Amino acid sequence: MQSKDIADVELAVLETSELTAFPCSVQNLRRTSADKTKTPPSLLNPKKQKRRTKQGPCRKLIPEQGLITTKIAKYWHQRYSLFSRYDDGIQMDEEGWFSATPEEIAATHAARASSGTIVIDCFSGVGGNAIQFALRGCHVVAIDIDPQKIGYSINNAKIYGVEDNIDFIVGDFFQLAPFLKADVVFLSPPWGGPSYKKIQNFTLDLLKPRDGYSIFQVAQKITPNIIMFLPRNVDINQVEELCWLSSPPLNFELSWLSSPPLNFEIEESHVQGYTKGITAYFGYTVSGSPGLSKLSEVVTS
Ligand code: MGP
Ligand code: SAH
Repeated sequence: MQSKDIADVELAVLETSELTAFPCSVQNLRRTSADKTKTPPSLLNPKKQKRRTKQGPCRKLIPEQGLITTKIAKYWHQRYSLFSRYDDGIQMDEEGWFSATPEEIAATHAARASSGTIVIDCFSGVGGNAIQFALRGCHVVAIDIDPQKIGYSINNAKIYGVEDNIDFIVGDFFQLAPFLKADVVFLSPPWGGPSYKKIQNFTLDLLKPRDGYSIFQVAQKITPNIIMFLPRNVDINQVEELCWLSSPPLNFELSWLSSPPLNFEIEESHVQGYTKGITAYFGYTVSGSPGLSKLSEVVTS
């Protein structure tokens, strides 16, 4: 059977807990398929089936992923826009599925950094952005607090042949920040899950694990050249206000570049005409800036 056919079959599932382990092994998949063929008697009773569907999340069967919630199935249908090389063995967990930056957008972000510069991806997830910065020729420091995400990110970077251009770090960005130096800082923090879009005006205090102002100020201590990927319903006025925040960089040579207001630019980030998020660029990442290689020259001269 074609993978899509299988995925389109909705399964009523007995357990109510969310799935945690992705991807499932082939063995798991076989077991699941067998379960499906041998329909439990309770599922033959339509009343019970209806109640179960209400209680627990529906799941879909996907060959390389096993059973996944219908919430995630929506992102699976977009898998090639997340990673064009998905079929080569890309790995993700649930949060990875709904948070990975679509490849086309990540490449647009990466285009703002020059080859040879150092980029820190502070909330790197399964590597959507880190890989594109590395493909651009940047040296990337990819940080994530979740060791499993870093594991997936290493696997995914290998598929794109860029693992040697990325230093992978399991850690808390806020603890590591005082020790980091870079030309560009990239921020795509958690937005609180897919329910972010139920909010009409997404204010920066809703970002996780700290509010957007605090995240930005911690990043500013590293460099004023910041790229931030935010929800499409974000409060744009608040995003603009970020350029007035003052948090001098620890690197004294960069202080003259960091006095407010920072240069800034805001763009809608699209995939095939659909807005997926808002990207805010600050400092030398703003288009029309002299360019980051020039910045390095200025700082070192
Ligand atoms: P979406 O709005 O959940 O999906 O996420 P979609 O397909 O636009 O939904 P629609 O049905 O409303 O059209 C869109 C994109 O936002 C994802 O592909 C991710 O790149 C990004 N994204 C979503 N979430 C919940 C997060 C998050 O928590 N953190 C980060 N960094 N990015 C996210
Ligand atoms: N841009 C990424 C998705 C990032 S999702 C991609 O394309 O794949 C946000 C990530 O932030 C999650 O993976 C989460 O584990 C991580 N995170 C949350 N708190 C963190 C912290 N304090 N330090 C570093 N990473 C953190």
